[in-house]
Amino acid sequence: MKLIKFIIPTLPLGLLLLHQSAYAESRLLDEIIIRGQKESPQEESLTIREVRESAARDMGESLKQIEGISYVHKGAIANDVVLRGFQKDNINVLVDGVRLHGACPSRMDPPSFHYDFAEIEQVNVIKGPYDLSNPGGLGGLIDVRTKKPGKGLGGDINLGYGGWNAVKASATASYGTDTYDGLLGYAYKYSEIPKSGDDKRLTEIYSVTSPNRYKSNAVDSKAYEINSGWGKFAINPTRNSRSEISYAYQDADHVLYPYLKMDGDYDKTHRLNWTYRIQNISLLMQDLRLQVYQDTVDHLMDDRFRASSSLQSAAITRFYSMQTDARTQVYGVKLNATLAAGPGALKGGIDYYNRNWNAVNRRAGYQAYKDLAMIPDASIDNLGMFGEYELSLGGQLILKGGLRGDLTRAKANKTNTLVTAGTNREFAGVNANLQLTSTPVKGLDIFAGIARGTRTPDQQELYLDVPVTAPSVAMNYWHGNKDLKSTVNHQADIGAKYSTDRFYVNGSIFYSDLQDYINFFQLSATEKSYQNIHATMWGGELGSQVSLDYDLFLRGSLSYAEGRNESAGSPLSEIPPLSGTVSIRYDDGTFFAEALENLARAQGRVDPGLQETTTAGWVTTDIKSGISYHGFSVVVGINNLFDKYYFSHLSYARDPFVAGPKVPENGRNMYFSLGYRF
Ligand SMILES: [Cu+2]
Repeated sequence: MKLIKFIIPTLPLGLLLLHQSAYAESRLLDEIIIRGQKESPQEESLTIREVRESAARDMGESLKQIEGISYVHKGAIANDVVLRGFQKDNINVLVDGVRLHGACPSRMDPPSFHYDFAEIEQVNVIKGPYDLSNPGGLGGLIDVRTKKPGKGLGGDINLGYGGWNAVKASATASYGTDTYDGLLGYAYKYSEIPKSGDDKRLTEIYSVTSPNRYKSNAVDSKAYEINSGWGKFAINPTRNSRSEISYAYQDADHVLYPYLKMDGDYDKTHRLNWTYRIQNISLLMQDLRLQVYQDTVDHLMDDRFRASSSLQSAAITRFYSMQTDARTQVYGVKLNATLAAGPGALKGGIDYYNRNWNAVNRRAGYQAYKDLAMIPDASIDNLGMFGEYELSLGGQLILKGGLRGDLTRAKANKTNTLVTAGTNREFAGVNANLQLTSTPVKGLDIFAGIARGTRTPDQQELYLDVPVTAPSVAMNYWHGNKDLKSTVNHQADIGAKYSTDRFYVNGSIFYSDLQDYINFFQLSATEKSYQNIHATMWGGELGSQVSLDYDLFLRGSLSYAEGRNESAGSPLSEIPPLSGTVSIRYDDGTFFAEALENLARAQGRVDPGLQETTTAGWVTTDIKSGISYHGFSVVVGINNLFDKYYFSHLSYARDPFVAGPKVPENGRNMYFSLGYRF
């Protein structure tokens, strides 16, 4: 890519056009080659091109383009990623290997919400518990890679505008030499409240008598406003070593969540990451990497925009009737090494992290705004070690296997009605896997894997406490379970991929047996909590991308997951239905036009224990077109072309108040984006 940038200015104009065209067309072919030949059948990726061309408002939403990924829809933004039906702490969502957790107990700010598109180069996904270099992640890993500055002066500017006055603007600038490089970026995102296919705003889903309805002055207020800034600076002390430090700050203001009973007043996120890496130290020591990171999120939510904040009640004396002030911090250290050992490569490491979580809830009805330790300043300490060995058995067969051990301690530092300060639990977990990739004929890769993955319960599942409002009011009491055990997943995967330079087809299936799966459930008529159950999950994905004659590209995907609560003999809650996409694209390298059909089947498998309801199937159409020329790109698109009024299955809260209305998906919306990269 860099090479082409330097060649172009020396070419005559005609050649330049030709070259640019061939370059851009080969970009799509490159993606096909990478997906077809460089990735194992259980891996997926998303490029920044695909992110930029979409109308997605954040990373969580743009990830739905990947087979096996869907999301929880809470409002205009901050969508929470679901991988093969696994969500929350069952999957690891990392940025440059850094562990980041949201502060909100209702997941208003999932990890993927806390960084901007403009920071990102690529997203890699490993389906199943095959990553041993991080603790947890029994359902898989989503690892976001941020941009690295190139040589010389570089940068990009992106301006996006779309339905409901959605603005996405960002700029980055970078400069690099052989000995040092740096990067600075800034992004701004804003939107008014989207309307669904029935021409109503997402804030109008509540009945006129619901205490959770939006006040008239908030119904058409902004949906969110987010400013992000980041920087990265690196020095290369020697030709084979690099020290890189990066810092990012994000300020999200006034984020509305029609899915929940409260809205976000602010999220303030700091992310700091330092890595030091030496490669090719000796014939034995190929790679050594040290990483130290720290991140914090401050989150405040309340019901100031809802009728509940000013209902006739002597108890309500503030501008809210309920508020949660939450803060989380994660810091960690990782040391990883790759050694040439015998005929293969040995990768190993030791890592530690500490995650602290504190959420204070204040409610009018609960002892007159007394501070309640909803999440009682609780910490998770985790120390782990892993080793994995990769052995090539004669070119057609690659065997990879490894082992990881973790010691974890969870401790509550405050007292609530569930636990007393000082309460702690200790856990020990072992993860392991064996993976075999074989290439019996050129172009065909077959993958088979067995794995064991574990994850410990988090602070919320162990120690959360939301007592009844008042003794006379029948209301859900939502609390943790301090006796929860770690979940252990035993999983088997089989995948096959066939690829040439012009197409690939990739299919994979998995089966998971989950001992002590942490399940949210109805404990009594007024009480919800968490329990360990025996669960199983299975499913699979099918994906294909084909380059045809006349610059046409065809792409299709299909994803399915099914979960079963074996202890109760019922379906698991919050599992997305069968879904797929099919698209056709004309792309001659300069100009493209694409039509995409999104399809989801009805979901009838629901958890009766949480009074889940079924969701109808739907089909929507998206179209887009664009031009890219000499670093400039323009994209215009319309999503949900036929203005369909529909719901995704993960569109209402089971957690903790089941009576909430469903949040419909956005109606027809147009978007426009302009980019310049140099
Ligand atoms: Cu919140």
